[in-house]
Formats: sequence, structure tokens, C-alpha cells
Amino acid sequence: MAIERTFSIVKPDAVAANHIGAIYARFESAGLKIVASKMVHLSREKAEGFYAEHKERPFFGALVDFMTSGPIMVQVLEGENAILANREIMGATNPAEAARGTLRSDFATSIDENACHGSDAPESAAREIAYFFGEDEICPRTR
Ligand code: RTP
Ligand code: MG
Repeated sequence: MAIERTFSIVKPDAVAANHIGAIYARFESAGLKIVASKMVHLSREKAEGFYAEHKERPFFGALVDFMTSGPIMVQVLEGENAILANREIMGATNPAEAARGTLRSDFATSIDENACHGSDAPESAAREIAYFFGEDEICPRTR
């Protein structure tokens, strides 16, 4: 398996609860490298664009309210099979269904406030990384 990049968010609930470091430690423990990272507070327009695929879903308004409710951390993770590896670290969308030891089991409180986001496929990873980062903001390891 080639080295892959994926896009990740520490959502407003987890930032507010001071879980940034604990979540970053899970990525690093799993061998994923953080090759870009910044804190941002999304505008409604930026959040709506990010979740455009869910525009017609009944939870869309609540999702945008939540994602704009406070700052988030956005990061690019790099490693072997990074997209699937990150989805496994995160656990199921609904924390009630997330396996023990996953981010959502340990840090999420509900399906709406579920602590983290991770790209679900190579196409979405490429699109989401470019939505937040210029290539000059991504720093592959040199050692
Ligand atoms: P994410 O995109 O945030 O990583 O989460 P995901 O892939 O696991 O889930 P997705 O289907 O893409 O849904 C995006 C976010 O919308 C909220 N959601 N609510 N009430 C509901 O039935 C429902 N379904 C999804 C979740 O907060 C989910 O993370
Ligand atoms: Mg998703």
C-alpha cells in the first residue's frame, strides 16, 4: 500500500473540551504523520461548502450550526493507508455505535457532536485537503 494523505478535523466540541492533544496523540501513536495543521473558525459559507454533499439532508442546518459554533483544528495526516486508518481511529459516526478505544467512543457525546471528521475516500481526501490547505502549507517529513 502506497503512502496516502487524508484530511481530518478536530470538531468544535473536542476543541472546547481540550482534547486536541489527546486526539493528535492517537494519530501519532498509530503511525500517521501530521504534515499540515491549523486552527480556524469556520464561516457559515465555508462550512456549507465543506458539507455540500449533505445539503438536502434533514440534519444539514444543525450540522452547520455546530461546525460554526467554535474553532476547529484542521490537519492533513500522511501514512500507509491513511484514509482507512484514520476512519478506524475515529470509529463509527454515532458514538453509541463506535468501538471502544476509538476517538468517537472516547471523546464524542452524540451523533451531532462527534469530535472529529475524516475523509472517506481518495477523491474526498484530495478535495477536502485543497479546500483548506495550499500545497505550500503541507510539509512532508525530511527526516
Ligand atoms: P464526518 O463526515 O463528519 O467525518 O462524519 P461521517 O463521514 O462519519 O458521517 P457523514 O455521513 O459524512 O455525516 C457528516 C456528519 O453529519 C452528522 N450526521 N448526523 N442525525 C444524523 O442522522 C446524522 N447523520 C450524520 C454527523 O455529525 C456526521 O459526522
Ligand atoms: Mg463524512
